[in-house]
Amino acid sequence: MSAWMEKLKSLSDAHERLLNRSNPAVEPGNGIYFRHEHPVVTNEHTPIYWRYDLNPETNPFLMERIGVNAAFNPGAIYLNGKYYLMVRTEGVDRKSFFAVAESDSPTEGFRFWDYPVLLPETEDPDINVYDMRLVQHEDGYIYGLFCTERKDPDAPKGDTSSATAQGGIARTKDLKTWERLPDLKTPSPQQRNVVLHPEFVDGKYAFYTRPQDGFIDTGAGGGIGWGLSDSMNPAVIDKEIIVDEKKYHTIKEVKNGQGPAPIKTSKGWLHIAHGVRNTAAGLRYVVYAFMTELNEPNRVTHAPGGHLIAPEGIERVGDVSNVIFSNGVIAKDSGEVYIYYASSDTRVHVASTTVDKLVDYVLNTPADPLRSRACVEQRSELISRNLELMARPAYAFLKRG
Ligand code: M1P
Repeated sequence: MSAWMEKLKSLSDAHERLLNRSNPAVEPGNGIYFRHEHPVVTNEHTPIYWRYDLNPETNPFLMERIGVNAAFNPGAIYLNGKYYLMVRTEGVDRKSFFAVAESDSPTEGFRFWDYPVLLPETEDPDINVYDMRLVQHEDGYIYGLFCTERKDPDAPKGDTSSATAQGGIARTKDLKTWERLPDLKTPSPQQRNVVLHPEFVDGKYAFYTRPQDGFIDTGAGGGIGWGLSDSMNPAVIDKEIIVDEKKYHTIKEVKNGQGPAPIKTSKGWLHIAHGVRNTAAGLRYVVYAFMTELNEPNRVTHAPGGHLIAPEGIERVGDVSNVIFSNGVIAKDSGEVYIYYASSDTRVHVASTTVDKLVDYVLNTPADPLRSRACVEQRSELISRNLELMARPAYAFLKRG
């Protein structure tokens, strides 16, 4: 074997070790979910043949020719016994595209398909596409709802940053052949974090939206919105209302957005969303949960205070640090739930739990009382109930303080 081929083999061996590494749950967890030891997908999970030219004549130094910078914010779906992630894959040129990674296991062994998705364009080509939610709708299609970003046509000369965000839509039955539909039309100038509700509501397609005045600032767009459309082709929302509003001094003070499509449970629709607040170190993104009424998916019934998942350890650091974002969840008929979340716009992790645990969490976690003193009262009430229990012999091992 030539030295060049030896080098390629060692690259390949390292790649295989990464793809085959086991990913146990980290015990004891917090009772709500388990984190897993390793990220499930990273830029290094992308195939070597996506990044290197494998011809020694045209690549004598075995260099990466088209690098991959990050792999994050995946949509997720369970189909025919396989777990699929629609990964937001970002080249070193900053452009994001979608690529399917598949595994027999929910927590490890994800391998990318040979080619990324060649997404059809509309007559107004996307400059950047990202954050696809995969929604198995009762109409029989799997919809891919994603953000399509284009340069702001009204940007003043010299402004090379202003952009517009809209809700892009494509549909498929097999994740391989995609039909592009017109972008969602709503009363809002811009949209991101658009998600389709999996069932018809009043015979119409129902959308969670995130109206926003600008590309980053939501401005008057006050939270997670909701609207109905007669059709998906084109999808048009005439009236948009706010379902879950952003609020002062909460984890969603600056903005929020629906994560994946909600999970249907016997107690209501269970939603996973992200909330954003500002800090001296920049924006902090966390994931939170809430529940809406089964027959009125736009009416919030339970809203636990605070975050469900916030950045920890290496999750805190990446291209956009201090970010946890989720747009993919798999809830199996068995009740197992896998929340795929990305950290710091860089890599994908998984948290494993069950529908029962999440429902218990959402129903029994107290709401944010919105004032420090009220928070102390809320916590003191828990403490006093616990201290009574701790006076019993069965709790003798638990020390005070
Ligand atoms: O960089 C953090 C996130 O920012 C955006 O989310 P939002 O629209 O809620 O601010 C998205 O670009 C998302 O992809 C990204 O993870």
